[in-house]
Amino acid sequence: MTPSIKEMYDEQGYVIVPGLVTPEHFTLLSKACERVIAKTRSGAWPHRRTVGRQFPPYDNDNTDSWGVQHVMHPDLGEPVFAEWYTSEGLLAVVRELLQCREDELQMELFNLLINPLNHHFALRWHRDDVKEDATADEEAQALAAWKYGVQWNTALYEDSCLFIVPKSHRIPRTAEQRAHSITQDAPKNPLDMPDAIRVTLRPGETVFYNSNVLHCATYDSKKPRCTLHACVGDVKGGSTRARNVLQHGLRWMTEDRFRSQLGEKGRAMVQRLVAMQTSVGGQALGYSLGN
Ligand SMILES: O=C(O)CCC(=O)C(=O)O
Ligand SMILES: [Fe+2]
Repeated sequence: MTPSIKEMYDEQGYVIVPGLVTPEHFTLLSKACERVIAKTRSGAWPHRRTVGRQFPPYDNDNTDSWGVQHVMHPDLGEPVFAEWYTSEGLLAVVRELLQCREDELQMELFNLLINPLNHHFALRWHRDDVKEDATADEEAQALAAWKYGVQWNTALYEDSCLFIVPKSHRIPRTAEQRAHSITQDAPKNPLDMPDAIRVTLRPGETVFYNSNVLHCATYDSKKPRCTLHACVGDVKGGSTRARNVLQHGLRWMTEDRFRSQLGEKGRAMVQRLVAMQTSVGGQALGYSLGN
């Protein structure tokens, strides 16, 4: 029997699912992406991931960008992003992977990954929410607690940028894997990492992954990339999602002009994010809650 997507995801730390973008949404999303990418590259949209920085804050002067932040932001005026993020086909997969109910889903991040225009760029081997110098015990503890959110990449063009080490979402690194991931430098060849594989997505395919699986990515300035990059949380995770999500600055999501463009399901999902933020003390904890 073929394993279910939940079994694959639990076992491997990732699973590829086709067909979550309807043809109609594919066209609308592609056009919206073209517009937000143009605004980002021209500097009109300041919330971007800049070449040279792997994690927030992306505050260097490099305008060559590898990502567009906050595509649901009302200032971008592209409601199709929120419409797709809250679409039933997509959220049904999320609920299955998280084993949660609709009224437990928490809206989180929705960004876009793109090819820089003038530089080759690469992200080093990392887990999103475990530090590279964590001890094996710290790593084991962090991985065991990391089950209340799911992240995904949906490719609009063919995308072979992401590399992962299957099954590494459950086990601390071997000495060799540690040596490849403790450095701040991106790998010369990602496949030098023991057990690494390259993930290739055809247009319209989505890879759901545990963001603490060991992963890295290479960005080729000559090959167009336009990949939706998002995550959703499960409220049962409480504050475990806070560091990962709130470091990106989400005050705009609390504003009426954002919430009023959402349907009922979307508004309820934002409300759960706001409740989580309040429960961890918001700004008092030093998270950046700017725009
Ligand atoms: O480029 C990718 O597919 C992965 C991005 C990533 O790992 C990150 O933003 O932390
Ligand atoms: Fe990452």
